Amino acid sequence: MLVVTDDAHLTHQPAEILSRGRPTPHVEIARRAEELQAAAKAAGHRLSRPTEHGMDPIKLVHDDGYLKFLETAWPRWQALPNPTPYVHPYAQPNRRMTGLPTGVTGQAGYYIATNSAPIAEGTWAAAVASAEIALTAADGLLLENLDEAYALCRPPGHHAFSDLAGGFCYLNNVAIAAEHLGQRWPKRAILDIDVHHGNGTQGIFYERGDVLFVSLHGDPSDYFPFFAGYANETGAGAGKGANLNLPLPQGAGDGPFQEALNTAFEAIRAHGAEALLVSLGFDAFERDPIGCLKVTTAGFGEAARRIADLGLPTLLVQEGGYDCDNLGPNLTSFLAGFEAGRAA
Ligand code: Q9C
Ligand code: ZN
Repeated sequence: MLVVTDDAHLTHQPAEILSRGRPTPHVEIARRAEELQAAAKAAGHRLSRPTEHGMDPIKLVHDDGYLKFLETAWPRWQALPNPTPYVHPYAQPNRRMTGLPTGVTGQAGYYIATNSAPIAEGTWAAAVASAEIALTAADGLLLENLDEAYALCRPPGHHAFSDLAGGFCYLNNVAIAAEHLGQRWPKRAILDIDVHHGNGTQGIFYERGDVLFVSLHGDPSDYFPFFAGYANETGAGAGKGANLNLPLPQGAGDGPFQEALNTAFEAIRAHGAEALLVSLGFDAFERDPIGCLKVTTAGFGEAARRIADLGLPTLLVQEGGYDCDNLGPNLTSFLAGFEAGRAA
């Protein structure tokens, strides 16, 4: 399988986030990408570097003011008196206030939704490089006519909205790639199997009928991202019926996970999807440090085999997964399962 990746993510290494008010070591660390790269290489996959696409394909998804903020926030923050090393929100808009301030302190609250998306000096460069990886892997399908490709992205993207960072995410890689694939395949589906609901991706496509969004995730009633991912969110306007959330109870394992996939596959077929994108998290793994489900290494392989069996051109886009010791085995299992599903 074509695997697109590189080391530009290394400029993004915030040491900590705020978790329920407490400074906590970050789990979205550079070692994640290193483990995934090593496993892909060891399994004999074809590793390739991203090419430049410029800002136009990113601007199809993201708001101009938001992009300007991401690009300039760190130096503006450093110019404040007694600055911290990372830009964090201080005061945030809410149900009663929605104004857009001009200063960086207010803008940090306006454009960053959570205390888990710190902006470091090299965050913007890494986020753009991550989006370039997704675009280049999409080019594998568009230009090389490949049936599948894997974008080994870091930082991840599915919690980023058009104008909001959050949950370790800055640019929504899978959404950017989905727009890019729209040049060839008008009807696309995004299947999100990260343990967290893909609230950013849902938000970006919520009123669109051409891109179906389906997400399997831990029930948000007591789990991140809390405010989206419920079964009654089914899309709006032209997108009515093109959004499907399949929340799973905390502690659910391979059985319920594979069963929810059955429901997802029915929706993808009913949508008439011509191409599939997978938001591929490994944080549904049974020993993930921030996960809430109990999917096994073999379960990821089985999920991949069945996803491949849909027979669609497929772009795999890396999202979360934080048990570094098992990221390699889980990726190896997934990619082997996928290739077995294609061969069958
Ligand atoms: N104690 C992705 O998997 N909550 N993002 C962190 C840490 C935020 C996860 C709490 C989780 C975001 C791409
Ligand atoms: Zn996740």
